[in-house]
Parts: sequence; structure tokens; C-alpha cells
Amino acid sequence: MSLGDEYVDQLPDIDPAETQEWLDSLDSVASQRGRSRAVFLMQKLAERSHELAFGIPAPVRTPYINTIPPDVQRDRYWFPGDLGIEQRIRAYIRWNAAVMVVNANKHADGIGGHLATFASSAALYDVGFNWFFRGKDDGRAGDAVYIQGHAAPGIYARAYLEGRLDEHHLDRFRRELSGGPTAAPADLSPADRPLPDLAPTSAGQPAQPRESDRRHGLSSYPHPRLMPDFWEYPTVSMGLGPIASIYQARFNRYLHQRQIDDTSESRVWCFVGDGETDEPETLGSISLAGREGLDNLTWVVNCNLQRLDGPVRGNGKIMQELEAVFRGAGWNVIKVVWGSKWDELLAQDVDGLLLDKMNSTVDGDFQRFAVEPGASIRDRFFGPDPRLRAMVDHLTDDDLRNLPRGGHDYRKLYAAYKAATEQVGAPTVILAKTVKGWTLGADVEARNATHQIKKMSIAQLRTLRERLHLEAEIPAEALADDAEPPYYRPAEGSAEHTYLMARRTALGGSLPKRIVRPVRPLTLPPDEVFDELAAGSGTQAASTTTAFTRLLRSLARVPEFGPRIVPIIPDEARTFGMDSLFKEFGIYAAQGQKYQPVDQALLLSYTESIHGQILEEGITEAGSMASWLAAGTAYATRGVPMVPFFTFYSMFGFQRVGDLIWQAADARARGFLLGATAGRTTLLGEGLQHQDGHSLVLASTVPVCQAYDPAFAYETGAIIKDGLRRMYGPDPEDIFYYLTLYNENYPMPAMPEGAEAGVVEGLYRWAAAPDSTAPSATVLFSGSAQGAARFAQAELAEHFGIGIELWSATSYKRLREEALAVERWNRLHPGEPPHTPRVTELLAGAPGPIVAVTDFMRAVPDQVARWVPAPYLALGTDGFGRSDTREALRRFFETDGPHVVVAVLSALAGTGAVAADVVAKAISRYGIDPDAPEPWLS
Ligand SMILES: Cc1ncc(C[n+]2csc(CCOP(=O)(O)OP(=O)(O)O)c2C)c(N)n1
Ligand SMILES: [Mg+2]
Repeated sequence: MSLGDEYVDQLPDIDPAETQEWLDSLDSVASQRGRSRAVFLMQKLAERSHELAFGIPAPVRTPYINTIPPDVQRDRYWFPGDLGIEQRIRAYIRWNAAVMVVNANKHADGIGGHLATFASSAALYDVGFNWFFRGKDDGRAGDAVYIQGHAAPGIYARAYLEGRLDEHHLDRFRRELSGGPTAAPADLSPADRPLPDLAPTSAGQPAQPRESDRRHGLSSYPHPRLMPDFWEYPTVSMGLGPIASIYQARFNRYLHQRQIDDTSESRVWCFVGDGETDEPETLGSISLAGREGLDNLTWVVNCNLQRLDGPVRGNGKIMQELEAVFRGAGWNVIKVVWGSKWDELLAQDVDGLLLDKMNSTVDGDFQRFAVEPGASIRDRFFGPDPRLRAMVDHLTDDDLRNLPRGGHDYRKLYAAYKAATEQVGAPTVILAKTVKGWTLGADVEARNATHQIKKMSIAQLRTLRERLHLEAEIPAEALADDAEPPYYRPAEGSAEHTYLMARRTALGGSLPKRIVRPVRPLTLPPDEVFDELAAGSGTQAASTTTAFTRLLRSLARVPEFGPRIVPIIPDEARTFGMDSLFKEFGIYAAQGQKYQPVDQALLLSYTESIHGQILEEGITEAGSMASWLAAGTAYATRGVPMVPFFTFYSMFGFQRVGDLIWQAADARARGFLLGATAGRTTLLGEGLQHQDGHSLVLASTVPVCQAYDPAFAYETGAIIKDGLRRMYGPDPEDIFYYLTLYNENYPMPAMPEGAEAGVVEGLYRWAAAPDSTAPSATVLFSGSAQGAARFAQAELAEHFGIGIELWSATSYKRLREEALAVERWNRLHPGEPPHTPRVTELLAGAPGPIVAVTDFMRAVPDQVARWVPAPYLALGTDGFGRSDTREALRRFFETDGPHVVVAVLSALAGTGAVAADVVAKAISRYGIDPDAPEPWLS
């Protein structure tokens, strides 16, 4: 009995004699006909039991052979194209991809690039491009294709063949900047001139001048931020493409079921490295795809058995391991292990010897067989068992050496892709076995160092030319010793070019292509929606989190605009008071709600629906972020702007899924990220792993992220209003927003007259000094630190006769970026009257020294320090969080009201405006321990 079989013994046996007969039959087959025969019969029984729908789980692992048998391949999935011509096209692509990397490194030594990844996967891409991937030239959204980052040279090489790129582009692979901005275009050599736009925005229309016109070369990897007309789906940071593809397929379903967009024609394809499957992001969400039956999703895992350093599973078999994992997660798994020439050997394998050998050989050995001569394969793989050796007696050593792997067999791949597209009710993963560096010659193929090889000698290129049969296309003299190897493109009208273009035309045009084409435009909500937040809460205490939730509800209720909102929450709605939205807007569930919720009697019950609007993702910030990315790029991928609001525990945002946020910035996503329970002291009680005092520092590292730290409901409203205008208005920008939301309740003031612009700009005067005092210092507050600032203002007036102004700093990042731009302008325009940074200009009107207080690290207000035109001092929460009350925490971090008082007095003492003993008195008045250890050291 093996683990997992015991359950049978818990079931009643209603006829033990009959049971014994079956068992005896099996015993006798095993002893008389052999183990292989017994296994075969068992598998036949299992197959029949599946046909009879008994509900017996399928095994998670099958033998190490192709999933699609040769006869099924022939009868159902036979390749309809011209193998020969496609092979030639592929040879051209292979050649150009290699030459472009080699040339790039000649032009700029050390510029890098990869040869081996694409070489192993050329056929995997080609079968997709020639037969499956749908383009968008017909006005529809087409397929989403996630390309392995290191395969980018092959994709450029194909675009070159299609005439979308020319030699200059290829020559400038990985050199996006050099040669350009300083010289006038006429002075530049042709290779250094700015390049034309890659793709017209739509057929027949001239390309619009755009930011990308400053581009000079091809980005190293798929980066829509850098090549906004070409790449759509950023990958290369391992694992992010895979998880994004799952949620993209899921989001397509969501759009469809919510009747916002017809996505039935769009398939999501994701190419994954076998080494990449070690990333938790790669496999971490596959059960979602299985659970929701995402048959619009196909993954192709390029099982070249190698990663960067060496074998992926030298001691095991990555394909077998992945098969089990994916089958267990409800995926349809198609293994493409062996090329067609193995079919006949397997057909002769009546004793199961070859199968046993295939099953028991580990990947480390398979990798070695890929580099060994045929004679060693005969000896080592077939040889040890004379019966197995006899099976290949009729084959020469060369035949053995050339027994190909399935991932290089075009017919096998076509069958797998075709079967995947016909699969109903489950996503498919194609596990294709390849050789890393295939066709690049003995020095590259399957070597442990192959991943990083980027140079090839002329001799190696000559061998490649022979291997690819390009003698006619690449003249021998073109590969003279000191020559720069040429690219090759079949002429227009040639059989190859005609075939290539016809295939793409039949599938809707070239890919990848990023087109921003509004199909279902968005109307912005009316300004009145924001009035409630602008009015404040009167005497009632509220938090910015509850204010945001009210706003979200109001926005979602706006006709036409409302349905475009995508609220995303990773199992934290109750914490944020957002559970009140469940009933009204519904939680999206692919299968609706098959049960009666335990709280059905309540007004706000847990309501799941196929039309649900809320993405309640469960405890996965990574998955939620991937949903946010899919929603935030729908304006481009589908021409349907969607407005995602992803609300998370602020600690588990930038810190936890920072790389996905970076990916979203690359993808030009638009939308809102909301860090709730923000602050290191506002979220009392939770301690070190929960209290966030640094997400704003991390947010400051993302160029397009608009990071805000609002203190009041009206600030939150004004920022979101402006964000909607900037991202979804008539002249949309490819930016996104990060807002902190706090859970501290206090009466929310009404928006002061004329404050809106300052809120958006990042800084404005919130309160003048009390009338009884002369204004002599200024306090900048952000977020929940407003309480300490207001306390200090009252204390300083009452006990020290000192007046301070209070300013709200909603975005230091924005102030800094503006100041940096001004500083740069001044630097580059000597002799012209200098400009003044906005923060300097604003604070020039603020009295005395300036103290900033925040519930975040001091690095946040310090972002503007060098442009503040007065002595400047920041109080913040550097250090690990603790569990305690807000009061205790703020005292510990020295951000409470008394500490603000002391800081103001100390700053005034520094300018000579007050005596030092006044500071000392204040320190003792508030019971501050001047010798307590610094919080950030403990
Ligand atoms: C998150 C992350 N870590 C590390 C790398 C560096 N890296 C680039 S490719 C690579 C190996 C890829 O191996 P595999 O996924 O098997 O792809 P192959 O090239 O073999 O198809 C590594 C480690 C990366 N790009 N992203
Ligand atoms: Mg690999």
C-alpha cells in the first residue's frame, strides 16, 4: 500500500470474493506476462474508467513520452502547412537573431544579449507565429503573448523579416541611447540616426510623433515603457510574466462575464523557462487557472533542462515534476518529449525497455547525451541492455546523434498547440523538451555556460551557416575573417516572404504590437461625486480609509463610469471597512455562488456572482497586483480603459510585491494603489511585520508612481479626482497613483477655499498661526501626523506664546521631482535667470524654521531638504515597529505632539529666537527622556 491508497480500506467491500478474483488476475498477469504488461492493463482500465466518468482521479504523472500519440497526431492534429518553407524561414530568423547579438557585442563590447534561449525555442515561437497567435490589424484585441525575455533577439529577427524593423534597428540592439541626443541628426552616421517609429498606429495612418521617436535602438528585453509601439507584456524578471499571464486570462474572463468586453476570441500565451518555474510567482497561482477553468490560457514551458548556471534538475526530471504539479492543479498537460524519429522505436518497444530507460534517465544525463557523439549514446543510453541496443542496430551513429527532441519537431509542436486551443474547461501547459543553444554548434549547445554566451567567432558562424543550410543566402565571402556578418532577409515576392506574410495576414497581422486604440472610451465621473469628501465629516470622527471607501462606492455608482471600476482586495476588506461593498457590487466568482452564505440574513452578506465587480483575490498580494496590472493596461491591450483600485495592507505592498509594481510601470499601467493601515504608529498593536513606515520611500523609487500621503478626506478625494483626470482624461498619461490610507479616526475638516491645487501639487498652507501669536515657525505634516502638528500648534501658542503655521505636505515625491527638474534646467541653462523650485517658492512664504512630521521614515520629508529655504528638521518613524498604543508608539519614535513642540523650540533656539533653556523646560515638561536610545537602533 502506498501513501494515499489507504482510503480504499475505509470503504465497505460488498463482495470480497469478487475483489479477490480481480486481485488474483492482476497477480497472475504480473507473474506470467511481466510487469510492463500488468502496468499496461492497469492503464487501460484507468482509461476506460475515465471514459465511463467514474470520477477516479487521473494520475498526476505519466510515462516520459509524448502525451499525444502518433496516430492522434496524424488523425486530428496533422500539420497543414509547408514544413520546408517554414524551416527556411526559421533558419533566417535563427541566423539574424544570432548575428544581431554577435554584432551588438562587436559594436559595444560587453553590451550582452543571449543566443541560447531563443536557439532552443525558435520552433516553439514559430509554430505560434505561423499558426496560432492572433494579431490586431483587424481592429480586434488579438492574443496576448508573453515572451521569455531572453528570447527577444528572435522576436526582433522575425520583425525584421516582416519588414517592421530594418538593419539599423538590429544593429542597435541593446543600444537605446548612444549616439543620439547630443549631435544634430545630420551629423550622425546612418546607424546612429534616430529611428522611425516601429509600427504605424493603425493601418494606413501615419504614425504620430511620440516620445518613442527619441528611441535609437531595441530594448534588451520586452519593455513597453521603452518600446511602446512594439512590446505589450513585460517579462524577464523571472516569474512575473507567468503570474501576469494567469491573471490576464482571468481578467479577460471577468471582462466578458461582466459584459464589458467580448474577450472570447483572445487567447493568452505564456512562454516560460524551465528554470523560471523555480520562482514562487511562476507556480504560485496555477491553481487559480485550474480552479477557474481558464481554457483561454496556454503556457509553453521550454524544457531545455538548463538554467543559467547548469541543469535545472540534474538529478531528476523537470518535465515529470512539472507534469505532476500542473496536473494536480487541474491543468491539461501536454508533454512533447521526443521527436518523430522516436515514434518507430517506441512502437517496437514491446517489453517496455525503452520506456523504462526513458523514465529512469535523469536530466543531467540527458543534457550530456545532447553533446555526446552517436557512439556514446549507443553505448551509454541504449548499450547497457543488449535488447535495447539491438533496437537501434539499424541506425548509424549519426542517426542516433540526430534523434531529435520533441521541442524541435515542428509537427509535434503543431499538434500540441492545436490540442491546447481545442481544450475546453482547463488551461493547458505544453512541456516541450529542447536543447539549449540548439543549432549553434558544439561549443554552445547544451554547455553549462551556454546561457551567457553572446559572442561567436567567424568560424562558428560559418558552421552555423552550414547547419542552417544558408550557403545560398549568405555568400562565403561575407564571412571573411574580419567581416561583419550580414543579416539576411528574403526579398518581397520571394516564396518565403510571401508565405511568412500570408500566415500573419491570415492571423490578423504582425505581433507583438502595442496599439492604444480606444474601443470603448471612458467618460469621467462628474465633479459632484467628490463633494461629499470635500465637505468634511463635521464633528463626526472618520478615517481616510472610510472616506475612500465611501468615495469608491459613489464612483462605482456613477452610470457608465462606475462599471469600469475594478476594486481589488486581498482578503482584507473587513479590516478596511470595505465589506460593505460586497453585497451592492458583488464579488466576482467564475462559477457564481453555489451555496447560501452563512450571513445571508444580513444586509451586507457575502455575495459572489459571475457578474461581480469586486476582485476578492484571497491572500495573494502578488495575484492581486497581477489583476491590477491586467486591469490597468486594459486601455491598451483591449482599448477598454478600466480603473483598478487595489487596496492592500500598506506593509505588504511595495515591500512585498515591489517587482510586480515595477513591471506594471514598465507595462504603462494606469490605476490606483492604496496602502491602507498605513503608518508606523497609526496601526497600533500590530508590531514589527505590520507597521509600515517606508512604503513611501519605496514608492519614491518608481519613476511614474505618483505617491501621496493625504491627511484628510478631502485631500484623498482631490488626489483621486486629479488622478482620474490625468490617467483617463482627454490627454491621458501612463502613470499610476499610490495613496496611503490611515485607520485613525478624527473629524475630517472641510476643504479650505482654494486648497485643491495645493493638495495635488504636494504642499499647501493648511492653517495660519493662531491670531494671538506672531507667526515664527512652520510645521509640515503628512497623513496621520496631522494630530501631532495640531497639538503642537495649540501648545506652543498656549504655553510658549509662539505661533506656528501648519502646512500639509501631501507629496514630497512630487515636490522633489519638480525641484529636480528645475535644478537641472538651471544647470543646463547657464547665464539665464534661474528658475525657482516650487517647494522653495511656496516655503519662502512660510515663517521661521521648518519642522516636518510624518508617520513615515525621515527619508520621506528629507526628499526636499536641499530646496527648503529655511532651517529644516524632520521627525519620522525610522526603525522597526512595536506593538503598543498609538501614544506610546509616537512617544517612542519621537513623533508625538510634545516632540514636535520640542523640535520647533529647538529649531528656534538654533536661530537664536528662543533661549536654550526654553527647550530644556519643554523636554522636562513633557517627560521626554533625552537619553533614551535612538529608536532606529533598537
Ligand atoms: C527574478 C530574476 N532572477 C534572476 C534573473 C537572471 N536570469 C536571467 S535568465 C536566467 C536563467 C533562465 O533559465 P530558464 O528559465 O531555464 O530559461 P532558458 O534561458 O533556459 O530558456 C536567470 C537566472 C532574472 N532575469 N530574473
Ligand atoms: Mg531552461
